[in-house]
Amino acid sequence: MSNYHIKHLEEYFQVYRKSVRNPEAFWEEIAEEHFVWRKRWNKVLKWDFSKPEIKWFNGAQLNITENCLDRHLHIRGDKTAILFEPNDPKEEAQHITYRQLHQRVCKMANVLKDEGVKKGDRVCIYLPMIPELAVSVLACARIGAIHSVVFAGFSSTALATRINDCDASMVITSDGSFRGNKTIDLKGIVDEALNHCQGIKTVLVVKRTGGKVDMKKGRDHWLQPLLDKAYADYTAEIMEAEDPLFILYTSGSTGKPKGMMHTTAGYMVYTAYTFKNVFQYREDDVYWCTADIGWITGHSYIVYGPLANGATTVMFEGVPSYPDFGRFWEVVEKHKVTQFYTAPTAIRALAKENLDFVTKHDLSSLKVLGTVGEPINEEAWHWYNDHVGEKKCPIVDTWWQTETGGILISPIPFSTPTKPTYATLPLPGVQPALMDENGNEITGNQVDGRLCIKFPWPAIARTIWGDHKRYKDTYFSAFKNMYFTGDGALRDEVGYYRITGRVDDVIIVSGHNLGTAPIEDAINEHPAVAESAIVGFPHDIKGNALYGYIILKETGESRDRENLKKEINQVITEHIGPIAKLDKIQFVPGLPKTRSGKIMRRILRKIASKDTSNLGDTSTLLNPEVVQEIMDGAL
Ligand code: 6R9
Repeated sequence: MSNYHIKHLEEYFQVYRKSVRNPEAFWEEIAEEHFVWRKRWNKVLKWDFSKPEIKWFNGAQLNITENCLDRHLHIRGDKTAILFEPNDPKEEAQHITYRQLHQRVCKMANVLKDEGVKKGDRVCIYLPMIPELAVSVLACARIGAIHSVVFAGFSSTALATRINDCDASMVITSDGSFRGNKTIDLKGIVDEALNHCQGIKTVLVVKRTGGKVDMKKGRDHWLQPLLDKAYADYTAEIMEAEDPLFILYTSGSTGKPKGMMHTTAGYMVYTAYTFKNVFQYREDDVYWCTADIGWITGHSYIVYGPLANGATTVMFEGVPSYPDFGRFWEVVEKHKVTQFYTAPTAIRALAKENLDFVTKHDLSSLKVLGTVGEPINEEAWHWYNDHVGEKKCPIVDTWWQTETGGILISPIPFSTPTKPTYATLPLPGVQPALMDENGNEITGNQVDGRLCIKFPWPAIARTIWGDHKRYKDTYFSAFKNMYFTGDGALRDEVGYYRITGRVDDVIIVSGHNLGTAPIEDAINEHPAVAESAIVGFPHDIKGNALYGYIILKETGESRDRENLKKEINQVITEHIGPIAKLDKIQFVPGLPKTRSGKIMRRILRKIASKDTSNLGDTSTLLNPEVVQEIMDGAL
């Protein structure tokens, strides 16, 4: 029996039991059989959640790009590695073979090296979904530099914060990006950000839109002329198993974004293994994940997981609504996509449109459908199943996080019977636990609690860049000897998990994690604002939208409310990005606070979602009278 490719339910249970009985032997066998190493590990796993310290395959040496590129050259060098589908359907798709990708990555690695980037340096990548994004990521890994990809929808302030936090020395960007019928001036955003970053020595600029840009002498260089001169081979840097591979920022409930740091060997083994199983990947498949590489889903399941398996991975530059709402299905038909992986928010948006957009396309190539990012509601699940999968494609509802590096709970297609809204069962090697508020594990089925993981899996983030204490406090302090996910979950009568949503102050809007604190901080920058509180409320398409309760300063009281709302959203756009704009803004005389000064968001959430029949215990409030006033003015 092969651990590596599970094919039926009984096999899943066997493999799962084995993985829990002896996790080290389980992962060792996979690491041995399916990857190339420069040196073997001394110890498969060393861990201590109380520090926390986690080391997988310690002592091993490797380069992840040899596993994603070099080893495929002699068996599938002419196979398409990246299939690039541009924003404009009239622009031709590009089929980049493994051999070509290897050359492009090597050239880019030489450029980075020539520009002074060394092993361990941080390189910030702020690019649209074009092949250079994947090439830059892999080139960093080739030379041992740590990539920090920042989603190219973030504002200059958000970009600057991320550049400074990890002290990056280089930014790779483009003149601009195409998104639907819009063109965005990315280089302008970078220039603005760099007014606040001292550490950046070099900016490499990809030409994509041909828009006008300012090039700062000595700092900014067009990339193409440098690539043209670069040598097309580069001996991969030998990395230790636990050397950092990348930093990726995710929002916390408080304070600045957390730079989750992932390391090399465990991340590689885990993303490759889960990709193969969760998508039941086969050699001739054409796999498409619609995420952006600016998020963890893109890192693990557009770049590393698929390429480590020698797969063809589609990179899509555009948006689902351009040139019309049939674009996803047009691309599936055109490239005969076999696995399609997207977010519930996209499904809900498309389900609202005319069904003709779907039915006019031939979707018969599809075998497996996936979702990620937030709970999928039943209606969206059925629409996806009935109209996209035509009831013959299992839907893998994959639950995981930036912190987990790879999928932890998900059905395995053709093995695990699916159930709408359930992520179902833990993958091999994953040991979930539900905890009550007193810190005790809740055993048995038909229970709910806070979702924790008891045992390390290879792709768990090792720290928060520059702040190990925060890593410990956030994930390993709520429950002793457990990784706390921040999510609530229930376990049904057969042991299937359903993720019910965040139990902290993170709100997921259109699949993007937004912390309430940074948004409130941004709003409070507005001169007329005294204080604010943000909560999520259910939204048909976005899953959740943002509702802001805002207390104005006296000076703001006389101002035009509609103008103020616009200005507040403008401030948010500047500080964080348009994804964090508020759908509703209510000006309030006060906020419900506990005696210790904590805003009782539970009450605000209920008011925002128009569910005020039972507000629960308000006796601990300092100012209970304000609740009625807020309810009277609710939107
Ligand atoms: C991969 C990714 C993580 C948070 C996570 C949870 C939510 C993700 C989910 C899901 C229900 C799923 N989440 N997948 N909730 N069902 N299948 O999205 O990472 O951006 O860090 O978000 O997203 O709340 O804690 P990230």
